[in-house]
Amino acid sequence: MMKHSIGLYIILLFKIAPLIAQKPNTSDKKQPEVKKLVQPVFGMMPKYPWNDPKIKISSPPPLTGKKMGSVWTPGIKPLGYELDGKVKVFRLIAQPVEQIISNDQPAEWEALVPAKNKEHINPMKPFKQTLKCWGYNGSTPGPTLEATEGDTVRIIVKNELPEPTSVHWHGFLIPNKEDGATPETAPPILPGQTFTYEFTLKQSGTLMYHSGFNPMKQDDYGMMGLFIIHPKGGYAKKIDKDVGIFLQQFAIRPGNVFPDLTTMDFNWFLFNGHAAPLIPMITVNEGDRVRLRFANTIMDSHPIHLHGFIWEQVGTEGGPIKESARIKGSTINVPPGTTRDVEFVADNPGLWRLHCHKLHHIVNAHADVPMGVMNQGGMFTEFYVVPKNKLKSTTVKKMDSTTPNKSARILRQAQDERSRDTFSARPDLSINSRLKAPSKAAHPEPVEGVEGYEKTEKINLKGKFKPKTNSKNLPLLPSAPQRTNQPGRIT
Ligand SMILES: [Cu+2]
Repeated sequence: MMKHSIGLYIILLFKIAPLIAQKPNTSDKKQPEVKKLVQPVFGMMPKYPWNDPKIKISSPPPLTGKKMGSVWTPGIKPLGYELDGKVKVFRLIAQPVEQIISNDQPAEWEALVPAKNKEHINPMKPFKQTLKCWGYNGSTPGPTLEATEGDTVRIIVKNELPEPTSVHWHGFLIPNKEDGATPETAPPILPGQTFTYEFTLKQSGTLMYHSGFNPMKQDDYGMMGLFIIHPKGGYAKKIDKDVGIFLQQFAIRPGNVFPDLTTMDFNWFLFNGHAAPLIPMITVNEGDRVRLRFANTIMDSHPIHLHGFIWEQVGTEGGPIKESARIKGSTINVPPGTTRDVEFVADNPGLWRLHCHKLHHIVNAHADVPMGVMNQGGMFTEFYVVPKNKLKSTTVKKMDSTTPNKSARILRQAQDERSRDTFSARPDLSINSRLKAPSKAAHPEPVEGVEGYEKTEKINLKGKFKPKTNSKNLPLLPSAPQRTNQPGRIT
């Protein structure tokens, strides 16, 4: 009985009381007990200013969108570098970011699902969610930086946040003074200031950068990105499709756009700053050697699973794993503070699920879950292997979508355009995708010996790649199962 009372008390406190407390025109007199219970809880929640109105939020640096490496980070713009002699110079701006993380449109891959398979299924509708967070160069995660073992890199970091920051180079074998752990190794970068890191890369692997100052808050607020260091001698086996995925999670309460940084009760789970249905589909060609790189900096581990394949774990943030020590699997757990690289040959055509296997992480905003047929949300996308015999006639235009932030005006404009998008005319998936490509600045040639993902992936659907199209127009997948008494078929 006692247990029941406590349970009811908790339900009242967390589910009902906040609603009553937020109800307009509710006077203290009418709800004295509830107010007493709720106020201390909300009273403890500190206010975090998202921006400083006195600090102008810059547009992304000129080489934003310039593809110079080989790794595709779906949903995030690439970042090129300038050369100062032999030094590769990258520019990062730590700044407030406004980003659409989910929308109410069908997922990209849904156009490939035969209509017959969807008969009798009436899932809940997805909904649009905007996140106001912090990141680099207009997005969370920030851009993926790419260089080669042996390179000297210079990263110029400008701080446009309303508080000090620094950048920690996670897993890097660099001098102590470049570590970005503030205050131990360097002073903070104050709002408005610029700080330059410079070091030589003595290793290879999938590494990360994230805030090194006030990290519990700043990392939780979205400040992170990938830093890929390619091995000096190239890869033992040529990688055809190299994909980077940053795993992220936020606690966003219903009706809010700011993450709640005071809780571990996360309810939004993202690949590269987007939740399903907005995560781009990962499209490869049958026979491609694929490397997937997963990165995680905060709080929870994510066991990422791919249908249809057995992969080998080929690397961590510590670098490549020698062949005799590689572990096989179809799920890879990515604990906080680590990266995990897996590699396999995409020899099994079709549409395959790629998702976190913590099932609370494949829905959005747990709040509206009446346990009906839930639409796919969270860390969920499809890995599409285009069959060899379809490669010539049908292919899918790759979505090297972008994210960045900027003003509310641009956000609204992008939203308006987005609502008119069809899949066939959909180069980008998120806000600010229409920011003008900067880049009159001089730039060096792409990293030698590393083939760009974009170049290798031009698939043309000839305008047939539209949502909710009858499956007859989409010859990409085998047709829906016939309702016969064949084994494994619905009868
Ligand atoms: Cu997860």
